[in-house]
Amino acid sequence: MSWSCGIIGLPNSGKSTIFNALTALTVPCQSYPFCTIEPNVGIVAVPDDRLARLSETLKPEKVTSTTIEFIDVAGLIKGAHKGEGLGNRFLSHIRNVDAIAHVIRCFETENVPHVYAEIDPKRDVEIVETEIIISDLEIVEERLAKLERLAKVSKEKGVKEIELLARIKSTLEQGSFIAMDYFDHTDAEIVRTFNLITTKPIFYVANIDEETLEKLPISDLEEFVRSKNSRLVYICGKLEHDLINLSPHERTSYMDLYGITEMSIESVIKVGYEILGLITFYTIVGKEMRAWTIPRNTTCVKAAGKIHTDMERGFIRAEVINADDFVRYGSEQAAREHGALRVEGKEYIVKDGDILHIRFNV
Ligand SMILES: Nc1nc2c(ncn2[C@@H]2O[C@H](COP(=O)(O)OP(=O)(O)OP(=O)(O)O)[C@@H](O)[C@H]2O)c(=O)[nH]1
Ligand SMILES: [Mg+2]
Repeated sequence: MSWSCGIIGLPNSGKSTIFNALTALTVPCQSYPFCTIEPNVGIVAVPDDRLARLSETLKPEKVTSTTIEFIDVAGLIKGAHKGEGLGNRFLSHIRNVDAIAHVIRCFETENVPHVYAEIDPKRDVEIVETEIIISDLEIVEERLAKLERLAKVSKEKGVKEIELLARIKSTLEQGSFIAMDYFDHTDAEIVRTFNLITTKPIFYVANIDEETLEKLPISDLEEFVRSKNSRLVYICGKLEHDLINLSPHERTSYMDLYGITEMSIESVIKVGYEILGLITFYTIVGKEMRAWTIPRNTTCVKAAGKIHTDMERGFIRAEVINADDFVRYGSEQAAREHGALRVEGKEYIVKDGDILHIRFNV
């Protein structure tokens, strides 16, 4: 799996509808609040045009895409930390994800009651985020209390953790999420182990009606999301859910009709890769072509380790061809003849779209 994404938002904001549109599953989504109680988990193959072009060129027996996991949980309401609605314990199901999609209700329909009567995206975001902050604070306080008890026995125990938790606590108490770039690399590694939702990259999903499409973008919401230094994706949740199971041809004609240029899975994946700083590389081993996801600025030897630990341990060199060159020349041999194959060492920084052939010896 390349990365995982937790879906949060108010009840009836359309989280499960969007989860279905993203995963082509059919979990219940009904017009009453708290329809979702237990989390829904779905794994999706990442649509990848480049991989499709490569496999058309090479015609391998097997093509393996990278995958993304989506987790749809219950809705949060004001006072969830005091047990309102379904409380906040269910957030434990998304504490290990890599990124968070916050679904904002922008669609208007009388058939689906809004938990706070009228549509007000900014208010809704603030309600949900306040509950997330309080839930993280509870975790930070519990962990601090435990470490402080331990510190009484052994002075050195957990000094660094206590310092970091205290810093985080003070930021959360001011009502802010945690910006990970304030921590150096070593501290960030420790902070990640706390599994706090407020430390994860977050993007916003405006769930809109098809009528709203013509009036996009929603300027004050764009402004709001920009002020949070984040990204906004528009999804017609209900419409897409209806389109997902149509044949590709039928789907394209409906998309043209509504003026939708790409399905939400594509926009969500683009934003996710961007905010997580991820890139894709490829391998062709025997009859299998495969896509891999790694963080930007990964060295070749670390990328090799992603494929197999032996490849990292016994790394000798990598032969690298850019995927576009491979398609242009039609084969590894032809790419080599045109000088498009490079030999790179351990410290080479892998680029998006590289095809790697790792030479190793163990
Ligand atoms: N008109 C319209 N209705 C929508 C849209 N998205 C979701 N709905 C409807 O809103 C209702 C609630 O959707 P869900 O996906 O169950 O919402 P949820 O956020 O998962 O709700 P909980 O599980 O209760 O937290 C359902 O009846 C959906 O059909 C939309 O874009 N337009
Ligand atoms: Mg739901």
